[in-house]
Amino acid sequence: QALPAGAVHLPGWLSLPEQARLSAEFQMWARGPVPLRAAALPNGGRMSVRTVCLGWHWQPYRYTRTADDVNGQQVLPFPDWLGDLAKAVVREACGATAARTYRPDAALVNHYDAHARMGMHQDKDERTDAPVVSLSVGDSCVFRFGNAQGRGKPHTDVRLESGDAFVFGGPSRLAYHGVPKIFPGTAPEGCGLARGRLNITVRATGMP
Ligand code: MD5
Ligand code: FE
Repeated sequence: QALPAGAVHLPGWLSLPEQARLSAEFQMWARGPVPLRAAALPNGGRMSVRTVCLGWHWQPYRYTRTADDVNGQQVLPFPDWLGDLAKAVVREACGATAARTYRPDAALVNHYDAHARMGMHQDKDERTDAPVVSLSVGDSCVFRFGNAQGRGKPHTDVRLESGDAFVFGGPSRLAYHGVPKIFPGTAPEGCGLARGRLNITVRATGMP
């Protein structure tokens, strides 16, 4: 099924050792200084996904220097090696010219347990039009790609598996999207994640 313009799926982009490295780093990132947490929503609820941020703290729905909605600490720096990995994805998906000007400064690292979901939403807290790079490790999921007008149809369902990279650029950048289902027990042997699904989204926030 056709994806929206600017969306590129790179199945199997990460080797198993690269997936295992991301899983191991995640175990360290999750401890803090700002620990993995289910973000509190403005309506009083909580997300079912748990998130740890690198470079800039994200809270629904803005970036801040310190985690004032958690413990007031500064998040870990955005690692250069993760920026280089994302740049290689942009080079493959969008070409060398786009990759040269790509300067990511933050990652949102999401962990889904078997029952976690991400409702249909737009990512519009970044002040740049740089693409977003998504890396998946662990259990497979259904990723739902909608349109830029609203949460309803038409949408396209894509299965994302451990090791897949996805780039959201151009017109697809403002499309509604979500994760309606996780498939427990589908992680490949050797990906390093004991349970659930890990998704790392690398972003250029445009923050000063
Ligand atoms: C995930 N994460 O698999 C999903 C998919 C999120 C989020 O949606 O906001 O953390 S990565 C899909 C994505 C991310 C950023 C922008 C766009 C899609 N997009 O512009 O379509 O955990
Ligand atoms: Fe999103």
